[in-house]
Amino acid sequence: MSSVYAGFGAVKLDANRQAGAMMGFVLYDYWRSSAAYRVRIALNLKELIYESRPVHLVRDGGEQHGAEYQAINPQRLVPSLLDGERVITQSLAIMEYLDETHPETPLLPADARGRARVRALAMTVASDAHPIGNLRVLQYLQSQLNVDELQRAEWSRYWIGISFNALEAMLSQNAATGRFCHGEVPGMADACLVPQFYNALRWKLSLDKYPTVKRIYHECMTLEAFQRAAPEVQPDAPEASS
Ligand SMILES: N[C@@H](CCC(=O)N[C@@H](CS)C(=O)NCC(=O)O)C(=O)O
Repeated sequence: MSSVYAGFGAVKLDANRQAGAMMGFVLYDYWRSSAAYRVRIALNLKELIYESRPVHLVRDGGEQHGAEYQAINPQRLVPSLLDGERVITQSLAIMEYLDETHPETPLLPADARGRARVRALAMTVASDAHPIGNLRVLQYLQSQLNVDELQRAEWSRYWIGISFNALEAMLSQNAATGRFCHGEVPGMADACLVPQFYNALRWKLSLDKYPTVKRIYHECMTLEAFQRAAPEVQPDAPEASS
């Protein structure tokens, strides 16, 4: 059920990264979870080795609701990161934790103003947009409010569109935007943007209105760290999706 990501090929791990690997990161993961996708990107950007432990969010009513996983994360959401004995939940908190404990290849800028901007971009996705389209929300719409499949897809597109309207303005109207969301290196905001873009593609949102968001997504996807984090190449992804 689990697999170890050690596929760095010719990349030689330095002492800091070897320490991270030896401390034993375990990521409770699901191939299609965009919150877990953010953390996979962050781990890959920092070249930290981790063991992926998939939690199937749909099968048998969802493994996240089982007692075993609830003991790890009472919120019954993925991701959760185990760092040795410690459990860390919430993708943004996990990324900040990784940044503080493994500062090489920072996910946040060095200056306070830059950090505030990157966090604002990340939270536009992670705090405001993503929760509305989460699995449990869509399941509630279906089972309790009888919202049909087409309407649920419309719901998802609508709320992703709202967040992309904001992201497009925040990115296109700010000189700090570069090749990536903030400057010339990818970071936490990119780790949130890319999975949300994947969701937009999944729900067939028209992306013409978001040229900057689209450009940054494609920039990110030229990088191995993002490619290796993509849902369709995860060990628990169904065959048909790869
Ligand atoms: N704010 C949380 C969100 C986590 C979250 O919503 N995860 C989703 C997958 S993307 C999940 O586990 N959903 C399970 C469910 O809805 O039952 C984070 O950033 O980690």
